[in-house]
Amino acid sequence: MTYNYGFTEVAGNFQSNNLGRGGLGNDAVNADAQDGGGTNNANFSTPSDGSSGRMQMYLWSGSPQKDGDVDNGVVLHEYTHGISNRLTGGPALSGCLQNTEQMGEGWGDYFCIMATQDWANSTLNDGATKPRAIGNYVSGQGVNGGGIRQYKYCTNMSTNPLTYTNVSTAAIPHGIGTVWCTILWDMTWNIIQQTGVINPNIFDANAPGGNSIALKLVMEGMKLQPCSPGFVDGRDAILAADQILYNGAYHCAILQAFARRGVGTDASQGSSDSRSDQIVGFSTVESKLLITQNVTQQEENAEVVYTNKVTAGPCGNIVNYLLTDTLPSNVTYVSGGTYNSVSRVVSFPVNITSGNSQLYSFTVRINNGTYFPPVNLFEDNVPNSSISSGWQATSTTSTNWVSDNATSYSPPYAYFAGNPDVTSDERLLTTADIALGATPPNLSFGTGLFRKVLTMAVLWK
Ligand SMILES: [Ca+2]
Ligand SMILES: [Ca+2]
Ligand SMILES: [Ca+2]
Ligand SMILES: [Zn+2]
Repeated sequence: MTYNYGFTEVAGNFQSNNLGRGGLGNDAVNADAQDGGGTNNANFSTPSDGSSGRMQMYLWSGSPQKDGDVDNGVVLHEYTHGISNRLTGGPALSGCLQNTEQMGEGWGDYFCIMATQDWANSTLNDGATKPRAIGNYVSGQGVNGGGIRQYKYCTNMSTNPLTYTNVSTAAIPHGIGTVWCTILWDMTWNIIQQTGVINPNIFDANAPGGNSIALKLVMEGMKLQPCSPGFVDGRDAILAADQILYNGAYHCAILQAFARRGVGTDASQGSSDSRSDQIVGFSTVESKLLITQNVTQQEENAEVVYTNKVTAGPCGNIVNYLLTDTLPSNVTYVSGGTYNSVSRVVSFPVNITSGNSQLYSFTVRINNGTYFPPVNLFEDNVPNSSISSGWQATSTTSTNWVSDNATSYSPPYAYFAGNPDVTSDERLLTTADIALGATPPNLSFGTGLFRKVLTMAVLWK
């Protein structure tokens, strides 16, 4: 069964002769029945592809004593450890399910109840009305007993109320796995209800039915998820598997199952090595925001219209969201939305039904001085007989600039460079800052009568 759902030679299955189909062979499982190494348990060790797995089945105490070897649920649970360890992080990496939040026990239980469910006699609502337990035989219970997990697997939240919240206090690893299997079981029935079809023979992977679709998604998800996954990694891998295998046909059925148990789009797993740092979230909203503006560039004192296009994803309505945009200080609000002049926030209430889009526009004006600071006009009327402090006069000879009242553009004084006897480099350097605006400023000199040509250099700071 597992081969037909994707646990093939290339995927790293346990097989003596791979018949040239890729992967590494000579690694059939060594199964130890009635192993004396322990009681009331079982285990499976998974070296990397090419080395045999080892399953150890123990006897269970009770009267009469039970043998785990004849509880097909226990055998399949253990074998699934081999599958999940091989698939996660690829067949060559064997240590990818050792982190605290990993879901290995959940896949074990899931394969167990998937393979032992009486699908031929199941109806579309059995997920809610017929809870499933595991470990009943070895624990001396009948088929309708409670099994060995905290809750039976059931889509009815009052029968099995587990959510991602419980992971922070659940037993490691089995309690965490129970939450994971609870979600996968919900997901399976969601897909069954979407398709309206149950594959009566789950061993026939090619027959139609929501149950076999779900099992393929779970198998493919294990291949896609990263080494040391947490719940959000596992969810995203199954959603990715759905894109690959079914072009996203079951996206909402998957997402709604995860969201109802707290692994929604607003959930965060934190570290996959911590079981207590996650943020639980129940949302199925997958919103997208695209911001555009009506011009690619704009001048000062002109307007720009910004448009936010919000799209609600296919699985959930956006209800009572608030879209906000804080205006920078170099624009002035003009129109659109609701503007708070104190916080400078433009806001829009957002309510959009799933799969639809809505536009939210607002207009601002670009303030003067945004691109170029205001121009400081620089003017020196030369008011007295000394050179103003804003200037520094230098000369290579004894002849230098002076403030003189013989001739002036605007009386009484003007700066004057006397007629030197020898070649002289005389400079008036300003130490004042002169801002260069959008249009470079003109620097004007009123010139007097020069008997010689002087070279005047204006050096900008
Ligand atoms: Ca192999
Ligand atoms: Ca692996
Ligand atoms: Ca975590
Ligand atoms: Zn286990």
